Formats: sequence, structure tokens, C-alpha cells
Amino acid sequence: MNSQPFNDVHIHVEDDRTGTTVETLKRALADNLYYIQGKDENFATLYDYYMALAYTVRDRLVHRRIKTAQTYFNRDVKVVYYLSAEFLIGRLLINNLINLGLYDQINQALKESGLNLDDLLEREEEPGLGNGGLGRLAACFMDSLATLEIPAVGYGIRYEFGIFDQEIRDGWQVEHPDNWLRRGNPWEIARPDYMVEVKFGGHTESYTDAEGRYRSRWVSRVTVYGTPYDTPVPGYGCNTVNTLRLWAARASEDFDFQVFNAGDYTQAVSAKTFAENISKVLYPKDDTPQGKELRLQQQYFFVSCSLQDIIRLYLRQHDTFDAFPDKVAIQLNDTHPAIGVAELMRLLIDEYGLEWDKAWDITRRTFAYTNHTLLAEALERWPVGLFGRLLPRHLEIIYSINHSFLTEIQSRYPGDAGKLTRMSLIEEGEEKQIRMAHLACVGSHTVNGVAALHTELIQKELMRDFYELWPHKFQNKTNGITPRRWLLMSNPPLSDLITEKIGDGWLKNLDELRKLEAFVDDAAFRARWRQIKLDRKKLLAEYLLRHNGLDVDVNSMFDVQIKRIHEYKRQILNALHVITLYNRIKANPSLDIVPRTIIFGGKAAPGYFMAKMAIKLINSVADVVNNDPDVAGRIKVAFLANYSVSLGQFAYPAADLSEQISTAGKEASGTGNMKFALNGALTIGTLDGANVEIREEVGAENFFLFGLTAQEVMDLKARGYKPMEYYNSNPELKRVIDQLASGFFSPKEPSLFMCIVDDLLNYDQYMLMADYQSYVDCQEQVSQAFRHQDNWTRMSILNVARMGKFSSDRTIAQYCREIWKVEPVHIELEHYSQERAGLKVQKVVSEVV
Ligand code: 26V
Repeated sequence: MNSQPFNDVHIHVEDDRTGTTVETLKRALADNLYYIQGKDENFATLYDYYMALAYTVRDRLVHRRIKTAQTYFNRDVKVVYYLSAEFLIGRLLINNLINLGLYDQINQALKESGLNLDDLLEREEEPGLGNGGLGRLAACFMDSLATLEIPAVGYGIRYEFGIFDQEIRDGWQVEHPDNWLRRGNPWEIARPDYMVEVKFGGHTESYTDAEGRYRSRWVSRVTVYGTPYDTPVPGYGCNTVNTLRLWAARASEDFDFQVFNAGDYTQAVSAKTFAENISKVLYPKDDTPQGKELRLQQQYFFVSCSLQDIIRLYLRQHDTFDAFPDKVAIQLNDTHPAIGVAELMRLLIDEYGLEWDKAWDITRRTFAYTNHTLLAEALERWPVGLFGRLLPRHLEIIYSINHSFLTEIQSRYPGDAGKLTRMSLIEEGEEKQIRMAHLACVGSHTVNGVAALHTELIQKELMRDFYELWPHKFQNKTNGITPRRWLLMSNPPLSDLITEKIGDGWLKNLDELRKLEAFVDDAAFRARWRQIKLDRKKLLAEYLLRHNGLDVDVNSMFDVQIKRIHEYKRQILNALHVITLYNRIKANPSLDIVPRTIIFGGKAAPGYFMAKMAIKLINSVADVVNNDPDVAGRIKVAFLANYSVSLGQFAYPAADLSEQISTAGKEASGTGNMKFALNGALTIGTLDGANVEIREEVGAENFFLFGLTAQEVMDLKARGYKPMEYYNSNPELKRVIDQLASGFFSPKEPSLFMCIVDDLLNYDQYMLMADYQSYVDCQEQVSQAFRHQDNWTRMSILNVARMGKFSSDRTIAQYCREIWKVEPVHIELEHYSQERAGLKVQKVVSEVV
């Protein structure tokens, strides 16, 4: 494992409380077990030892965090505030050990204490505070921000229940609540002193203020309290420790007293329930984001808390808001926090008395917005009625913003009614709706897409009118992943081999992986590369045996598709290919076929019928294929239950083939595609999202391309797409569909998969039928390529060597330069005991709440 002892000031003092020598760490472990867990060696469980270790690491984070905060404050630096409803951070212990450079010493300290680090790492509960790509991207960004020494805070929600746990029962997905805080969370620090109030409901009143100005006053109905919980975010190989600040909702403290007085008991109880529900549970990405009132409450809650917090921090050093946009950059991670545009306006105008124009100028110079999807059904819209009941003042503000905006449009495009209808923040119709993407765009100085193709489609299709009006606002920022979690932590043997050959510079500058190209012709190197892949496959095979009772051949091709289950991601197309291979073997039992283990994993939104059917189909195909002696030793199918960040870290390194087969134009970027390629898997994929750029980087000859392009998809739709024609003209496809229709894979319930058949033949929105042949042919090329293991290994090495672009460090450096205009701030660290021999109280800061 690569890990250097950063800042390891070797001084031998007994009060070296946050020192990093093995002796000091052993003492800290013993103390924490005793004083925090309240246990001695006779009673301690592995979990107690995990907690003792986590607190030992946390102390070292706190020391660096305080130094970081002091430095930011003293220099009055510009700070990035990343607002996101999701942060899918994964397990923290190993990450923090590595980023702090403590791995080797802790390993040693544990060994000398009779403990094994790997056992303790496994005790950590994974925080599942996100759905998938969007939440994981936010986590990678937090890692890169700290590593690049950028002052930053992540703001989000401390969900009491994260993404549900998935169980596969009889082939179906069953959901269980994720009670991740059950045993406490050693990484967070509650900050009740920074609690803020958030109001909901009620109405507005107009009045004239002392200076004779017309103003609006919000008379709200319910007040909820937000308490921040801070999780330290250390950079890799530096002293920076930034913060992830997550808000928990609480009812007002005098609730019990109110109830005791029993004025309006029911009203008081419902206010308490209202408050406590807000941060209760993460919404699983559902079929429709519309009409989910609790979701809007969550969004407003965390955005209001965060903006109040940002303003509090800013006003510690400033008397006016003039410098606000020079000190504060706020990024909206999708439209979930877009209500922030109206909330900042409200705070500046209603709470701080600024004039509209001044407030609007500040707001627009502060916010920037990232779009993460082109799917129409995924674009957030809020019914005006619901919105106005919850946030009457914000509705007023949005109407005012819209009024000035449409006036501008009218004078710019006189007589063009279509423009007004298309660009308005309000969608007319039976029920008027607020278009959150329009609000985010109008209220931001920059709008960005997450891959080159995606940005192009935003400009040409999704936000065409806005792009024409403000071309300078639009930018591309191709996504990336942190090489620390997605190579160093997930694949230690490969990391070690890479470092042995090219040094460890790649960990901070992923472009250095290019140096690996020099070794592709080195047969010994290729053999070691291949052996590492085989070892990772063996581990995954053991896991499959243990969890799925499935015995797989580690020499077969591990063909892996792990990601959320969605129609546009086309897991069903993959299943159609499996059935095709199965049929070919059945038709010709002596067929010389390249053995494959096809592995699926991912969660379906609980209310998403088709996604749940896809899971059942995969498991049903697995049942038939895995139990048919005719295909034994050639194809096996596995579904990895309860896919998570940790399971991803385990599975990516074991993949030979990465399935990135979304309908072109639908996957904004994808980031799993990068995680596979960085771990030496080859990709079969469409020209979609970041696949386009991955292929550009690794070379077309090292990438398996198939399928329609985004343009061809649109053209075919426009001409009138008839999926039935593919069925009628392709006997192999016809056979597969007929088997689904006849109940071949669902003998107990023959019509089970008719809904899939019916959809594919008559609608097929995602064009599986159109891409089927191209996909199957391409898979055949993959198989032929896999026969030549030596050449496959060369391609694998070249893939890794050319992945430098996809480091989130590169992505974040671009956001910093081109959107946020922020600079790194280097943190110097003195030894804790050199700084603090004891307390020297000078002033006592007054309490905020
Ligand atoms: C939302 C919804 C909600 C309702 C209908 C189904 C549906 C489907 C997709 C979405 C996407 C929400 C935004 C999102 O998670 N986008 C993902 O962001 C990743 C990070 O930029 C990117 O890599 C993925 O391609 C993109 O899907």
C-alpha cells in the first residue's frame, strides 16, 4: 500500500496527543477503547476496536481541521460551497488513513496490539447518502477539492436512513430500511451551536417600510431547526481538512412545553412530526420527481440552512454584501438545491434590506449550476399550488424574477411568443409548474454539462433558447473520479505494481499513468498485470460462492454491468445477449465459445416497475442458464445484491469487460465507465456520455464500440421508429423475444415477462431492438479478442495508461479556474503539543443560539 508519513514530526514527548508514531497511536487506541467505548480487553468487540481506531484517526483529522479553518479565516479566502442533496461518500476509515498518510503506522500499531486492520475496516457501516452517480460525483469532488488545497464546504442532508438495503428474494428486489446510524457515527461532530431556523408555510403581507419602500413580509406557519453535523474531509498528501456539513431537522425545543400547556395539542404534534420527517430518509430516484412534497421540504430545508450558514461566515469578516461574490462561490449540484436562487434573494432583500437589483446582481454572480440529465422525466418541476403553500414568499420572488426575465426576452425577440412560452420559469398547462432548471440557469453565471456530448446536447437541444441568449454561460466539465478511492484503495496490488514501475506521482497527477505505456512490450510486466487481475477475480468468485452459492470459472471472462437499474441503461439488452449465447450453445452443443461470467448489480427505485422487472428477468435467466448442464462451464449469470460503493470497490478490479451500453444521448456522463477502465477492464459501449471521451483517450482500437449515435437515435425517432421490424427480420432476436413471451424463463408464470415483450415490440423508447444486432456482433469481437490473452492484457494496460484525463482532480481544477475563480491555500501544520501546552483563554466567543 502506498502511503507516506506526511508531516510526521518525530518528537518524543509524552503529551504528543495527535502524534503519528506507532507508540503514540497504540496509546491512543488503548485510551479511546477505555474512555470513549468504555471497555477493556475483556469486553471489547471488534466493533469497539473499530470505534477506538476511528476516534484515533478522528483526533488527527480534528487537529488538521482546526488549522485549516484558522488559515481560511485569517486570510479571508474565497470558498467554494458545493450544495448537493446527495453525498455518496463510502466508507471513511480506510480513506482517512490513506489521505492522512497513517496507513502503515496504524497497521503496525494494530498488529502490535494483536489486531488486524482488515477485520476492523469491515466493521464500518457504509453511509448510503446518495442514489448513484450524482451523489458519488459529489464525494469524489470533495476529495479532489481537499487534495488540491481548495477552501471548500459540502452542504447536504444528514438522512437518518440512506438508500434502502436491497435483498434478492425469489429473483425479486425486496427493500429494507438502512438504519445506518444505529450504532453511532464516529466521523461526525454535531455543532448544535450553529443551529439555524427554517420557516415553512403561511402567507405573505405587503407593507411600506420606514424609508417608504414597498416590501413583502413572510408570515410563516411552522419553524424547523437545522443542526449541522460536520464530517472532516482530508486531502491526500496535504494538511488540508475541509468539511462536509450535513443538516439534521429537529422540532423546536419548546415543543414539549407547548404540549404540556396543551393549547393546540394536535397542531403542536403535527409540527413536531413535520420537522422530524424532513431529514428522515433519502428519496430513491423515483419514476417521477413531481408532486413529492417532502422532497421539496428537504430541498428548501438544507438550502436555507446552508445559505444562512454561508452568510453568517461571510459577515464575520464583512459589513456589506458588496464582496459576497468575490468570497463565495456556490455550486448547485443539479436542480435539487436550485431553490437557493430564490432563497438568497429573500435573505438579502427581506432579512438584510438590500434593493432588488443589488440582490439580483449578487445572486447571479454567486451561483453556478451543473445539469446532470437530459431525460425529460427527470427534470424537476414543482406545481405552483404545492410550492406556494409551502414557500409563499419564494413563489412571489420567482414570479418577479420571471417577470423581469420575460420582459428582457420580449425586447430581445419582439413578437416571438414561442420563445416566451419555452423559456418562462413557469410552464403553463392544466397545472402550472415551476421549471427548476430554468430558475437555476437564469440565476447562475455558469451552466455546465458533465461530458462533452452531454454539454453539446444541452446547448443544441435541452436549453437551446438559453444558449442562444447567453452562449458565454455554457461550459463543459467532463466528470472524473478520485484515483485514491478508485485505484489506490480499491486495488492495492495494481497500485503497488504501478508505483513500482513509475513512482507514486500518479496519485496526485493521474496523467503520469502514461509512463506505463513503456511497459506494454515487457512480457514479465504483462504476466504480473494478468496475475493481479486473476487474483481480484478469485476474490470476487469467492464472494459469489459465499453470497450467491454460485461456483464460477475464474478463467472465464468477467463481463460486468453494475449501476442503477434503469431502462435507458439497458440491462435488458445485456440479458438479451446472454439469452442469445445460451441459444447458440443449445443449438450447437459443441460450439467453441469463450466462457463468460456475466455479472449484474444495482438497485431499482422501489416504484419503478420496469426496473424491478429487469431484476427479475436477470435472475430468471440466471436460474435457467446456471442450472442447464449443456452450458455448464461456458456461461454463468450472477446478480450481486445490494450494490454499494464498497461493493463497487471490490468488483471493478475483478472485471475483464465493462458494460456501458446506454442508448446514445441518454447517459449524461457515467462515472462507473471510468472506474472499470482505471482498473484495467476493457469497455463495450455506445457513443454516449463520457464513453466518447474515454474512447478518444484510450484509442478506438482499445474500445469495443457498437450502436446508433445520438444523432441517429434522434433521426430514427423522427422518421418513426418501428421496433417490430427488427423482430420480424432478425430470426435470432425473434427467438429470444419469443422465449420471453412463451414463459421459457418463467415456467411457473408464463406471462410474467409479457410486459417487457410488449414494450420492446411496440414502444422500445430506448431502442434495444435497433441496437441488438450491432451489440451481439460487437460482443463476438470481444470474445475473439479475449482468446488472445496477451493482446487483451496489452489493451488493458493501455486503457489504464491513458485514463489520466478522468481524474476528478482535473475536473475540479477546471471548475476552480473556469467557474469558481478560486485558488489553493496551503496549510502549514505545527505539532499539536508544540502549539498547545495548555489552555490560554483570551476571549470567550459568545454563543450563537
Ligand atoms: C433522475 C431520474 C428521476 C426520475 C426519472 C428517472 C430518473 C433518471 C435519471 C435521473 C438522473 C438524475 C441526475 C443524475 O443522477 N445524473 C447522473 O449524474 C452523474 C454524475 O454527473 C452522471 O455520471 C450520470 O450519467 C447521470 O445519470
